Amino acid sequence: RRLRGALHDAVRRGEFVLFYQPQVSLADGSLVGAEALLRWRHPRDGLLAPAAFLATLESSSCAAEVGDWVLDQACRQAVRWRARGAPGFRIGVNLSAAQFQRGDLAETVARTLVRTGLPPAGLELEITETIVLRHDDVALAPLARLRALGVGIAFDDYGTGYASLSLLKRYPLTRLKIDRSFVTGMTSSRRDETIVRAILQLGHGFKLDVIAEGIETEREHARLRAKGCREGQGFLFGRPMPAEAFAARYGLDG
Ligand code: G
Ligand code: G
Ligand code: NA
Ligand code: MN
Repeated sequence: RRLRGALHDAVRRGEFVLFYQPQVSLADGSLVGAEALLRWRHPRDGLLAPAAFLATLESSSCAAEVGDWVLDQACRQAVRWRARGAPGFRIGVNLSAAQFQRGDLAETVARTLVRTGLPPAGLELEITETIVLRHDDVALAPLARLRALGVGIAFDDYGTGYASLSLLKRYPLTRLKIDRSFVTGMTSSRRDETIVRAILQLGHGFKLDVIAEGIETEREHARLRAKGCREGQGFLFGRPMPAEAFAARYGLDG
């Protein structure tokens, strides 16, 4: 199809770019890290978010190649920002199914860390239930190896899946990311608030860090902090933005 061909051209022409969304401490608003989010600077249609192309990319032969590029770029950027004023800065990178299927995920990540000089603790890989369930046979071993190296493993969109609890038991996780639907609902719905509280308890019980996604209001921020949630991400703190804007905002220009 046409989109698929255009994606291959985009890789060759270097049209992909990473945006960065801040992750902050809910206690004092200080920066703890960022999630790297893929964008496509389309020559005709302008800046495209993953919704416009990720599904097609995932089913194309360049998916793993783009995944490698994302990982490399994100790690380089984290090294730069750690050297320029944010020493504990952590970068979150979304993994795709193709990266598991290729069978060399642990080696690729380990090599990228060595090449870029990012300490393992500065990297957090984000996995979703959809990916690990569909590739359960090949997902667990590389994640366990990476976890043993000290790389963080975050469970994205936590609470929205069918197997959220059993995966907690089997996967070597370090963090839960509370899905933004629960955060959005928690100030008006007792049910959402109860789910948020339960995820926090679950996280603490398993000695996992927890971050809330999609925080848009001070009210959500205050409620989460009161419940013992230590970190957050969302439009209240910052939208995904280009590296230059991120650096300017947090004084990381060197
Ligand atoms: O960027 P945006 O905020 O629109 O994110 C939309 C979705 O795209 C999210 O589910 C996110 O996990 C996914 N996504 C963003 N960047 C990447 C990436 O680099 N790789 C993969 N596999 N998914 C990504
Ligand atoms: O990986 P994940 O599916 O969680 O991707 C994050 C997505 O959520 C991106 O599309 C990002 O732009 C979006 N996002 C991040 N913060 C907020 C927020 O506060 N509100 C809303 N509506 N979307 C957000
Ligand atoms: Na994510
Ligand atoms: Mn998410």
